[in-house]
Amino acid sequence: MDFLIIPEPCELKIISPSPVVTFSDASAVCFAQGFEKAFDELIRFFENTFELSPDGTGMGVVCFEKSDSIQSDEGYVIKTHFNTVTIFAKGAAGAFYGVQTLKQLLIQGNLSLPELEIHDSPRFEHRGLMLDSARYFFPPDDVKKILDTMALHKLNRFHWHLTDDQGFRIELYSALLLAQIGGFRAYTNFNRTPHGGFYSKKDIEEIIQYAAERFIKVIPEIDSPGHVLAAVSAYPKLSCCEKQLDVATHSGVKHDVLCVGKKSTFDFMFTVFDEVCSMFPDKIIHIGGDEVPTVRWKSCPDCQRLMKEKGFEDEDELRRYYLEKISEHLEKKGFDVIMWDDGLFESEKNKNTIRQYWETKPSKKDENAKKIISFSELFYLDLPHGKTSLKKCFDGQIEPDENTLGVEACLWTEYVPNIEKAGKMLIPRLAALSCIAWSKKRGLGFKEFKKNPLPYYQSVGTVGLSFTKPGKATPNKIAALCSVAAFEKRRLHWQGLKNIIDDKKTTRLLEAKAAKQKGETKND
Ligand code: TNX
Repeated sequence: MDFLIIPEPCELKIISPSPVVTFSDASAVCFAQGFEKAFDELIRFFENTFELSPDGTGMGVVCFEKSDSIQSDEGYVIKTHFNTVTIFAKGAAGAFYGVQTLKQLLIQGNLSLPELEIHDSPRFEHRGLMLDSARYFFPPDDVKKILDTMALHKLNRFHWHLTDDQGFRIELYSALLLAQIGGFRAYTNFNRTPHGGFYSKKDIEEIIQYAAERFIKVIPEIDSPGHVLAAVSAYPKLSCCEKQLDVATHSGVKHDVLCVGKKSTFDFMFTVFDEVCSMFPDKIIHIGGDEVPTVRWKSCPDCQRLMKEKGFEDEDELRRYYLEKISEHLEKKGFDVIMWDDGLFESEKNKNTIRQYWETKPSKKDENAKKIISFSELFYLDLPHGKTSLKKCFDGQIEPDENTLGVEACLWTEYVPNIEKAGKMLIPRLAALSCIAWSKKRGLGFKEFKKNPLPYYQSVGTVGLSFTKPGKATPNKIAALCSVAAFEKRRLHWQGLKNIIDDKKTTRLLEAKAAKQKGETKND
């Protein structure tokens, strides 16, 4: 039989088609020192998917064997012989990925396998998925489902977007109101019911542990100096106007960003970042830096004073100044720092910052910076299937260079209110993106996948996420147009008009503050 393994392995050879090994309750999984996580994953699979608890009294054996002839720590070899499957790996992660492949083989072979040989190792070291838990709160059990889905696709970096205008979702003892106030909004894009929630220290610890058992590193993102309305609603002094504002109820880029002109903002943010760093042991952090409107800074006396002091020509330099200071602080603590590409700037101080490209394809001038590729047209799985179809994902081409750490799919959740919708956006497009992330050989195309997608759906079915059928994931022209129109329509909202009015009021407020600081009044 033909097997469909996703992401596609480097080499899969069926040596002879008749079954040589079959598993049952009487089979055995041999424990091997150093490969405990792979062992646990396989036992879980037998129990949960086939209700088997192999007791070792009969036929069918899985063995793990350490092999130093495999080059990559994440690589593995699977060989089946009479009565035995052996997974060879150099490192623990490789054995785990071997199990992920074996799970797919066993589902498709209904617990019987022919004589075969698989050699496999990944294309990129960074194979990410971003979940936006800020726009909507995903309870810890749902996050675990996402992690299981990642493991199945051999993805190894969970980028966790924890803060935004619509929610601040991480409990921090140094600033409790961030989550207690910033974690709740009055209503949402969809309806007028309140929405909220945040992750306690214990939740975060458990999720990191769950991820580590699946060889996934967790990268928290604390987005600033833009996308901070939730934080500002809890601590108004963080903004230029210092007005009491509400957590954003709707999507869209907000104008009330951090006031970079006040030293107190830096003190606050350093404390926040210090506490976040103390919670995430993988030592990688994302600092956002995307979509920072400068309108407040233009009329803020504190920001203008700082600009003058530093001799900055425009407000963009303020953003650069802020992001440089934050990255410097985090790098000193031994963290790898990632930032969105629109926060980019060329700077000696920031040569180590990893850039995540979402707007543009990396350009020549960024040749020496480490990069992660996420350009939206291909990797943004919040976009409707009419815009980014399954076919487009399978055909997706990237042009990596020696500084490309890898790729990352992003699930923004302005319009993804729960795990059901999340599943529909991710599955099956994640199949195609995992092939870009993992497969050195990009043989599997849309046509081939479409011929028989069932095995893939069966294996993701073990996690229990919802999904989109392949036909719907690659809509025809009319259906595509409708899905894009529905998506765009949701973005239009009276809130846009309200923002313009609010802007005028806030500008006036800041001007008055500036005048007061100069010792004048408007009436003079
Ligand atoms: C842009 S990409 C954003 C997000 C939105 C997303 C919607 C990036 C760094 N910022 O805030 O959720 O577009 O697709």
